[in-house]
Amino acid sequence: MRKETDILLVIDVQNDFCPGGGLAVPGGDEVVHLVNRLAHGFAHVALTQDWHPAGHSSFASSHQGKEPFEQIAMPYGAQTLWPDHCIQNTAGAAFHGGLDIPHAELVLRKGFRREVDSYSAFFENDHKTPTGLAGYLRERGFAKVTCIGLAFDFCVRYSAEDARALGFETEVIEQACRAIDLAGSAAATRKSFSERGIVLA
Ligand code: VGL
Ligand code: ZN
Repeated sequence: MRKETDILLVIDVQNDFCPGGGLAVPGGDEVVHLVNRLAHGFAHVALTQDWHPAGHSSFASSHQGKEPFEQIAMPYGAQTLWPDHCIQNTAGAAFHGGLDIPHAELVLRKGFRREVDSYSAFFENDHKTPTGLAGYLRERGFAKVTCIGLAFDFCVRYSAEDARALGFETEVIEQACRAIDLAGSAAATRKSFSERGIVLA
């Protein structure tokens, strides 16, 4: 069992990120068993849930003439456009049915503001608006955050980078992640982790 000051952050293991979903990550469903197994080795687990209103600004369908995976300039910087996914209260936004982590202590929803996307579990994509997770983890006395889930090169990446920047010891277990891999983003993620002192297990 991991220490009392360790928490596992299970990122976005939701139907829309699995094969057949709105923004399917290749092999996304393959992580579920390992995620469950790892979770049972942690006394403390938090889950994140991508949770967008219909018509969210990160959806290509919200921008005339734009296709998924194109980039646009938003007031807060470049934003990749996505197929519609994880719309609040839909089956696609639900956790994968095989996820079995009854002892998870927190479900943190993100991406619920129409005008800004949120990859990181800690900050919106403006890198300023907090989700409240840092305060929660500090108030609970956690020192180390282990990140797993979907997608390795987006929500897992930015959550781990922010955890590290906020001063938490940070680890990512890559076998329990799958990547979208747009334009080399998986390799860029590994490089970024090694530059920032994020342990890739
Ligand atoms: C994610 C793109 C858009 C993720 C969420 O969970 O990695 N990626 N929304
Ligand atoms: Zn999203």
